Formats: sequence, structure tokens, C-alpha cells
Amino acid sequence: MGSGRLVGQFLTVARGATHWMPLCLMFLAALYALPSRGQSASVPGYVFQDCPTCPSMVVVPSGQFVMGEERVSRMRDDSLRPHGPERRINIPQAFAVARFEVSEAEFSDFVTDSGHRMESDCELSDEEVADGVGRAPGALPAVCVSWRDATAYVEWLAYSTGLPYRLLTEAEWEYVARAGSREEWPWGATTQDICRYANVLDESAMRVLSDHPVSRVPDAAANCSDGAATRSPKGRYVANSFGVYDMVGNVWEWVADCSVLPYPDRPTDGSAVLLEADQCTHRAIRGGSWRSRLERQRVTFRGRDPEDTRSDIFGFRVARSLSD
Ligand SMILES: [Ca+2]
Repeated sequence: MGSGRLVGQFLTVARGATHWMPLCLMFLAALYALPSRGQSASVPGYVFQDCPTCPSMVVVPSGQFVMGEERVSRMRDDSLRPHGPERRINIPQAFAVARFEVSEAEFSDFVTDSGHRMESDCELSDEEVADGVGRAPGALPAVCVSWRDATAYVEWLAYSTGLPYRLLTEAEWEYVARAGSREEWPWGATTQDICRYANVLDESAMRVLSDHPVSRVPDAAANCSDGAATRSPKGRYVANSFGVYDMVGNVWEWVADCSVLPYPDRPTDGSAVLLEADQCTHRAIRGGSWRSRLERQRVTFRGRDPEDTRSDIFGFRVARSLSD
């Protein structure tokens, strides 16, 4: 990560610290972080919030898994995108992950409190605007968020609570998305039930995307209806076995890593792949979206974009290291 930019972001957050809200969050975080009697903050499945407006978190266990897949995807420019090589990853410690993607309301709290500037030409698509009529404000996942915005959010949350919030690493993301499954999809071998588990490019989305290029891609959509033509509010579909929602579909999720293709040999301990700032041309972003072809919904598909890219289908979720 570029140290100069990080310092700038920290100063932005630090200036926001003169506001009462971070102090209030710190105090409330201290109270909320205390586990209830008989519970431990590091027990897998334990759900907690560090403050009333903080993301809802769940503890996921340590473990091993095979990351990646011996597969390639053909991209729009006809290049081939590797999903591998397969490699065994050891996640040495339990950690906490947000049960949901960061919502518009949560991100708005951050922008208001920190004064973070969002200079962007990113706008919602016509399909989203039409679909958004009458929807509850703030309940949808935040979009038009760059990797830098997402990083500034987790730094603000960490500063405000005094707790080690951060982005997931790419390895952690795939570990959480698989949630212990060795099948091709987190819920089984096929996409037959995908509309129960995820908001993807489905029949309802295809009805509003008839003029979009994705409508001309063979086998792009699921042969079912998930009931959401565009973004869906958090937690509408079935959680995975770790108790986490929307890892597949809804909006893409930025992760911490510099994206290196194909995977380098190391690290294999679940930590992020990091490069010098001038070599880190792309950041990793995972999980597909409501407008992404099915191939991109695979837990092994490796999305990547420059870290200042904002898109109406790009969001993120937070993670937190556990100290005990
Ligand atoms: Ca959908």
C-alpha cells in the first residue's frame, strides 16, 4: 500500500476524530466488545457488533482449504483469466467477517463523520434507478466505491472503535465464500439452487437488461428467478454454513490484495499479496454481482481493477482480526 496515500487518509480520519462520534464509538465499542456470559469472542459462529452502528460480525474458524481452480475464463478482450493454480491455504487463526456487505447507510455514516471526499463520475445504471423506486433507503449494499474508498472506510472504523478492522484478504474471501464446501459451488455441485443462495444475473435481471451487452452472452444468466432485478437488500438469501450472506453475487467485493495472475507460490497463510505501490496495478475484487455472468459468480473467479476504479456494481465487506 502506498504509504503517502495512507498517511493522507489517516490524517483525513484523524481530522474527523475531533468530532464527537469516534469517541462515542470507542466508548460503545468497549462495552459491546465484551462477550456475553458463557460466550467467547473467538468461538466460530459467534455474532457480535462492536457498536450499535458497526457492521454485524461473525467469527469464522481457522482451517485449511484448496484455493483456486484449474480453470480459465475468456474475457471481453479475448484474454484468458486463470482461476488458479490450485494451492493449499492455511488460515492459522479464527477471525471475524461482516455477515453482510457494507450498506449504503453504514458508508454514509463514514462519509458524514470523516469528511471523506467522493469525487466520482460513477452513477447507478438506468436499470437500478428504475428498480430503486420505493426501496428502503440505506438498506442496499454501498456501490460506486473504489478500493481506496473501501480502505479509508476500514481505517476509519478501526480508528473509531480502536479495533483491528480491515478488508478481507483474497484468500480469506475465498475461504469464507466456500464456507467449508468442497463442491463446485458453496451449496453444492451445480447452479440449480443458486437463486436460493444469491442475487445473481437471473431471469428477473435479464428482463431489465435486454439492451445490455451481457444479454447477448450465451449462458450468462441462471435459469431461475431470485426475485431481484438489480441490487438486493442485505440478508435476503440463505446464509452459507459460516453464517455469512451474499458472498456470491449482489455486488463485487474489494479485498486487500494486489492482484497477481496467476497466483504466486506465496503467501499460503491467508495473508494478502502485497507489492510496491508502483507495481500494484490492480487490486483484487471478488464474488460477482447482480449483473455479472454466471462464470463470474464462481468463488474462484478473480476480478481485478485499478484501485481508483468506481463502478455501480463494486462494493466491499469488512473483516476484523481477533486478539484472543
Ligand atoms: Ca438477480
